[in-house]
Amino acid sequence: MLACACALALVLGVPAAGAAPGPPGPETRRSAPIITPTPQDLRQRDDRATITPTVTLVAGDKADATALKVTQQALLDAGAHRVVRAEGPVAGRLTVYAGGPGETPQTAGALTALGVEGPGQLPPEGYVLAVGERSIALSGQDTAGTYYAAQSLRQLLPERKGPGAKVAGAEIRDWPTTAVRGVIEGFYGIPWTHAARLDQLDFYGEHKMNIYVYSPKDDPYLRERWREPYPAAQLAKMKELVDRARARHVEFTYALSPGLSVCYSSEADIKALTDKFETVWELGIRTYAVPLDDISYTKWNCQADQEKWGTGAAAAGAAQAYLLNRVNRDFIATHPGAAPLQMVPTEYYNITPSPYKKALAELLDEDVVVEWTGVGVIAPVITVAQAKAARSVFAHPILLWDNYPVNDYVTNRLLLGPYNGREKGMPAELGSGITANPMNQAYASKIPLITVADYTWNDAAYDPRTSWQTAISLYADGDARTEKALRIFSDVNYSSRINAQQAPDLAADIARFWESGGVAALDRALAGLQKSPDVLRDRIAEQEFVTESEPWLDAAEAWGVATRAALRMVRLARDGEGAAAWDQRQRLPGLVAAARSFTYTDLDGRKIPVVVGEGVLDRFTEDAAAEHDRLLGVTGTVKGLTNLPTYQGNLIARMLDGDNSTFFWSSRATAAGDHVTVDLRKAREIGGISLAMGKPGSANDYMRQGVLEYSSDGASWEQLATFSGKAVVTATAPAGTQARYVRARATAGQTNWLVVREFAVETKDGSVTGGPPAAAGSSLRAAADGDVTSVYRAARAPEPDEALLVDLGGEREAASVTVLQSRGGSAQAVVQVRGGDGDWSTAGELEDAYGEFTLDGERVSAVRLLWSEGDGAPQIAEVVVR
Ligand code: LOG
Repeated sequence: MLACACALALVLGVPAAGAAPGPPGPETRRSAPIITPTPQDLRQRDDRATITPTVTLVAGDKADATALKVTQQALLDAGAHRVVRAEGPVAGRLTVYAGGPGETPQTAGALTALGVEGPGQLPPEGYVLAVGERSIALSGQDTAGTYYAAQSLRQLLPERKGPGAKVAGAEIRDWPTTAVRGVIEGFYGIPWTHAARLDQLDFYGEHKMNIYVYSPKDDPYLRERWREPYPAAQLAKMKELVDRARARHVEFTYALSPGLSVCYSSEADIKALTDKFETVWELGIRTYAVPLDDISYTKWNCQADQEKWGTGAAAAGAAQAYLLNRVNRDFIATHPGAAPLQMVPTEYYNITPSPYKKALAELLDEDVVVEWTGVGVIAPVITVAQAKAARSVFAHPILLWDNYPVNDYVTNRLLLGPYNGREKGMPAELGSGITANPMNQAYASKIPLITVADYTWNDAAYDPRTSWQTAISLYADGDARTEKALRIFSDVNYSSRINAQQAPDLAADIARFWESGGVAALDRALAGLQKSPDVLRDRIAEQEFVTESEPWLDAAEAWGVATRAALRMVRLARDGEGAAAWDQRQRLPGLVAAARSFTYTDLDGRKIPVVVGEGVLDRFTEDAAAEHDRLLGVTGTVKGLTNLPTYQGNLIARMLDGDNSTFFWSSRATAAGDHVTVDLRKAREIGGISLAMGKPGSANDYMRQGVLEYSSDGASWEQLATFSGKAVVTATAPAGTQARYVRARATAGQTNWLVVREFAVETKDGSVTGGPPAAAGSSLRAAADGDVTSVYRAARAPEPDEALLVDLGGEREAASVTVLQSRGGSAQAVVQVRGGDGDWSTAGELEDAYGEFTLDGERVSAVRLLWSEGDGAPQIAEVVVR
């Protein structure tokens, strides 16, 4: 038997030779079929089928109705004019046998004729699909299997306008390696719409997922007001979902979360629970769950529980087991056809033995399924060993509640990367299966969910990158331009706790650019980013994707604009187009701000600024600015550094933005050795230092014990001060202290995270004197501080004979002097330099935003700008001597 992936490649490699002549399909149509989830076993045959104008469909009375519909539609889409039911083959027509042994007895003979073994030995939901010269046979182990065979056939057949298509012969034997595979709508925030849910159920069927758990945290009737009966209209909608799910072989699971207010020992509460289950039993629901996650288990909701079970986590485990067992016995056991009850324990996020888990393991009825999220609420990896440990510590079958691609804890993000970090062989250890918790965005969730479906069906063959590419192709529905745009957009929304790298494709393009140039190649990639949102808006089949992703689409487009501007700036600067590069440089902050301006409105109406490509796109604009600095000959903006991980968007740069209401925030507790550092970019004389930590609402998030240190090389450090127990720390460096780096380093561990609002370091090097005086909030020094983003803004227009004097603090050989005016300023000045002899000579006249004056290696000790009158208040970003 061939390994599956290469067998698939063989089938795909067969060209559709001899296809009916006629207009070629649109060039954007997908040329090769993709079957996903990846079949367990797929082989090419030497023969091939032809789609005849009329196709005969042989199917028994018990054949799965949805499987027949899917089969029929697939044949019509492949170019058949008609699909006609008959008892047996009709000469000259392709015959399709649909149904396993219990559905369509004739299929067995057809399989024998094709030389293919039936599905008898396959696991539940397994199927055989054979495509031969005159017939196609679909035979499921059960009706779900036949339905899945039909889904594979749908993916195998081409799309044609008329009959005649040739279909490469193939034989698929396929089955799931995970019994329970699907989705739990288990997130906080805006629940999915009814339409989105119906659409999802269709989607699950298409991807061979067989469970949907209805558990949106913010549906009041599920959690907050769990005792209250549903309004009739809502029940009617649920019935529609249940019917849709059944038709798609998806188990609709109803979850009720009473934990916020339940009294475990109360007969009335047990009755309220089972009554609510009863009302939805009538809708056809057969699978139930009682999630007890995200509640307190150290505080009872009633005195009676305290009396019955005492206190502590073990008592909570016993109380929960009691409630679950009552539901299991009073409801599940008395309702024939009900599936095993599912529950989420309050300790769902680890495998550490505990009194709570022990009580639950011992007391909970053994047929109750326990949900578990892996080690960590959002588990970066889930291993075979962890799954085994979960099985053993909970001593019940485990249904993995996998918190991917859920984004309710990062509502500023879309998580579009593949399912990843789940070890092969892990599902087999669980005992039940896997449900993925998706994003608030139902349609965008499909990209990662296609990969989840792939893994859960066939984890042995799973490759995250391949599956992701497949997911994108499928979601683009055969349109090549959509596919390309979707790949670019998904790339910049790729990272998460399970996919460490952000924008892997674009990051590689950027890395290549920095290594070896190639402006055109990178500009093409960034133009692709800029244009991809419009392509998606115009062409994607599911417009709901566009609606729900709108702020991220807007942001991607704006980042495309900003990064292209940054690239252009680098190119201009490298080409010696100093003035144009400077102009471009000054546009950058506004473009970056625009890219950061789009918001997602959450359930509470809060507007959350969204991010795309964070750490890659923003970083590129910063690196481009640094490159421009280097080419200009300036040191650049003072920078923040830390070894600590960042909590959400609270970047280290925020401790240097001069804004006391923004802050750096670590995403873990500070340990001894952790630091926050100010990099002044070159050794300078430093003065006063002030470190403001903590913030309203997180007053204790400050470094409890630490030292303030400085260094000129970042390797050897001198101590300035020690501090402890204070959120605001100040110190003054002794006169003449030279340092490039100043840091606060923790000397002890603590439990709190770290917030740094501002870390201010006064610098005293270089002197700028003269006038006009600086406006409030600005300084003369800003004209020669090595940072082109800080601007000397004069308070008024120059007076007669006024000049700005930049002393270089020593004499040096200089090739040129460059004066950068900020966009708002248009002052004119005579630029003079002071030579070795102490005499001033004129280098040139500053007339524009950018003035570059050649000096021919003269020795220079100062520069002065002799202002012309009447041109408004000067604004000088930098005077640079090279
Ligand atoms: C919730 C879940 C939420 C997820 C991610 C479980 C069992 N419960 O920390 O509703 O979507 O984290 O934020 C959870 O995971 N609790």
